[in-house]
Amino acid sequence: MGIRLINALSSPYGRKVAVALKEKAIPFDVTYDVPWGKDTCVAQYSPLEQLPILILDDGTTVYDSSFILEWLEVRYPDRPLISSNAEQALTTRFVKLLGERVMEAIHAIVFELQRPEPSQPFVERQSRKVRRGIAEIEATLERRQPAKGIDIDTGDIAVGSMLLLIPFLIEHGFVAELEVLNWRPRHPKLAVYADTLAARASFQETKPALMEVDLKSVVA
Ligand SMILES: N[C@@H](CCC(=O)N[C@@H](CS)C(=O)NCC(=O)O)C(=O)O
Repeated sequence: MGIRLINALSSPYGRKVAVALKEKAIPFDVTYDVPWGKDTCVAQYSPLEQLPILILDDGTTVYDSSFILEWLEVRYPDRPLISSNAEQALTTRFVKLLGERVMEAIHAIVFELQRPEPSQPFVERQSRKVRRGIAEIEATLERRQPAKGIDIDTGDIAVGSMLLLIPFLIEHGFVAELEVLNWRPRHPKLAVYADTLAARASFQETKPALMEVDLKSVVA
């Protein structure tokens, strides 16, 4: 049977894992789940009750997208997504961390805006993280040295999954058109970088799609 990925159609965290599996040419099956729905299976496989989750042939589970990406590098070292050069690997992990933390700040905004009376100071605080985090990503990418034999790394995958989710969230009304999310005019070079990632088969094949979930009831 091989690897099974528990994913959600719109999950940027799950997308990271699916992109990494595709970039490494590792075959996998996907089961889509709605982690907040009453029929979710996530609690059965992860104490954190979150997806993405990998389920292996022997029933072992691997979860949290950040850890899964590290796990894949150890178990499937072919087609590396992290350089064997320690300095370059540190930069990759730093970019990955920024992509992940900014994604979390965006999600915090999405959920806060579902509340009957969203806290403006909270939204502003998260918005600062998004604004400064994206600027830091661009600055870090500018100074990074190309790694031999690696044309996409786990940092790119985390950042791409985050940046490329933003238009989906706006289009489907999950966030108002907040100024902070209109990052392209502020970072034209990052926009070119995001478009290059978006054009890769791994990203094309994992575009976010709507799933039935009532986020208002999640925060109620
Ligand atoms: N840090 C986790 C975050 C995953 C996450 O937030 N997943 C969402 C779906 S996009 C989820 O399962 N949420 C349910 C919950 O947190 O209870 C990761 O990177 O895997």
